[in-house]
Formats: sequence, C-alpha cells, structure tokens
Amino acid sequence: MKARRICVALTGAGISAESGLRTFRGPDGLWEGHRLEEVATPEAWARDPETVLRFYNWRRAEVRAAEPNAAHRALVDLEARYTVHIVTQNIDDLHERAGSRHVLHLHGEILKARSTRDPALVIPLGGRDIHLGDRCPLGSQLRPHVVWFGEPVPAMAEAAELAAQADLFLVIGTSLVVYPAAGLVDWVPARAAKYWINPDIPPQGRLPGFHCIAGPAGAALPELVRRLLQD
Ligand code: BJW
Repeated sequence: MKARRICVALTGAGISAESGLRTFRGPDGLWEGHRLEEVATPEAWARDPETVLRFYNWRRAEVRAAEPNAAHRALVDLEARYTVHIVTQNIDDLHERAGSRHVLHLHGEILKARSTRDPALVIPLGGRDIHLGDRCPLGSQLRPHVVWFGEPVPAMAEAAELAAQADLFLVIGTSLVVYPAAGLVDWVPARAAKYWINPDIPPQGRLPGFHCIAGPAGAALPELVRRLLQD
C-alpha cells in the first residue's frame, strides 16, 4: 500500500485572527499600551510577575471565548488525503478544538501552567487562571506554559524533523519574524509543494519556491484545500 503523503502546516497568529484573537504585530497588537516584549520576557516576569499574569489571564479568557474558524477546519478536512502535522506558534487550542489530530505547540499552551522550579512539571489549568501565590506541588510559583523571548524552544527539533519529511508544506498567518520558528522553512525538502497564505505578502515574496496566496486564511485555505483534495 502507498504511504500517505505528509502535510506540515506552520501556523501563526493570523490563522486565529478571524476567530477574534489579535495578532502580535498588527496595528492593534498592543495590550494596555505595553509592547509584547514588555510582557513576554523572563525579565518582565522577574520585574513584575503580577502584570505578566494579568496579561495572560486576559489572553486566556479571550481564547476560551473564541471558536475555531474555517481555516482551522480546512486543515482537519485535509486529513482525508494527508497525514497533517500542525506546527503552531499559537498558544491557543483552536486547532485541537477544530479536530486536528497532530498539533505541536512551538511556543507553549496558554491553558496550561508550569512550575518555575521544574519546567517539566506542566499542569492543565481547566477553567482556572494563575495568580501570585498559586504554587506547583514542589512549592514554587506557577507561571504560564509559554515560551518567552530569550527562552529556548524545546519542540523545535521535533518540528524540524517533521518539516524535513513534508510532501506539502503550508505557511499560514505568520509574519515569519520570530526565530527559530521562521527558520523551519529551510528544513523543507525542495521536492515538496509549498504555499504561503497571508493577506500581506510582501510584493517581492520572501520565500523561494513558495506559491504565495494573498488573502485571509478563512477564505484562502478552504479554497486551497478543496483544490488539493481534488488533484
Ligand atoms: C493573517 C490574517 C488572516 C493577519 N489570515 N494571515 C535580537 C534580539 C533579541 C532576540 C533575538 C534577536 N534576534 C533573534 C532573536 C531571538 C528571538 C527572535 O526571534 N526575536 C525576533 C523578534 C527578532 N527568538 C527567541 O527569543 C526564541 N528563543 C530563542 O531564540 O532561544 C534561543 C535559546 C537557546 C538556548 C537557550 C536559551 C535561548 C523564543 C521566541 C518566543 C516567541 N514567543 C512569542 C510569545 C509566546 C507567548 C504568547 O503568545 O504570549 O510567540 S512572541 C510572538 O511572536 C508569539 C508568536 O508565536 C510569535 C510569532 O508571531 P506570529 O504568529 O508570526 O504573529 P504576527 O503578529 O507577527 O504575524 C501575524 C501575521 O498574520 C501577519 O503577517 C498578518 O499579515 C497575518 N494575518 N490576519 C492569514 N486573516
């Protein structure tokens, strides 16, 4: 029997924009006047953990209120023909809630907390938030299970291995400015079919060998998936 073909989709904040979740670098990519770098760093956590927790508690409420959109669902439809591995930079759970079976979170998951003493101690939050004084079983403060600037990206090795196996590689809704995630495109084999969906693709295009589709993921991705399922 022929092996199923492998699709790897690298997704970013833009795929969740039509679910009402803000992107980072858009015109309203600010939170209470803070730049992302002011609240998503280990330095911010050391300086003012209460503000950082408040930022993530607010974001968590937004995620809980959001619903997957047509782009998340199109990636589920693609599983009819491909083994689809989603490598997401997003910390929301919209791919999982849409029904995608293989989701790798490069930058963590907002619905989980982790110990500040043992990073392997990760705790699902259920319906809860995190507050100062909330402790892990080892007795240390809980923090959001996310990857801040300057922190290592532990899932990167697995993501690179997946990208190297891709027959079809999709880049959806990311500005590709944050590394090492943006470097994933360099692992994709030359033989793979490659598409980049984003309403603001620079006119010259930045990714050699990629078919650029300039449009919102909620419209462009279902259309692309329809074509891929017909081929
Ligand atoms: C649509 C759409 C629609 C709109 N449809 N599209 C110089 C100085 C300091 C650091 C560095 C430096 N150079 C490199 C670095 C490293 C740094 C980095 O890359 N910085 C750059 C900003 C310069 N990287 C790191 O620090 C990483 N770690 C690291 O390198 O570790 C090394 C190490 C090794 C060993 C020991 C120690 C260290 C970690 C990066 C972590 C990133 N974390 C964040 C926050 C996560 C938690 C949270 O969510 O709060 O991840 S930052 C933020 O950016 C978030 C995102 O996942 C990430 C990427 O953003 P994304 O998804 O691309 O969003 P946007 O807003 O940028 O783009 C959205 C796109 O959607 C736009 O293009 C729109 O057009 C489009 N769009 N509507 C489709 N409807």
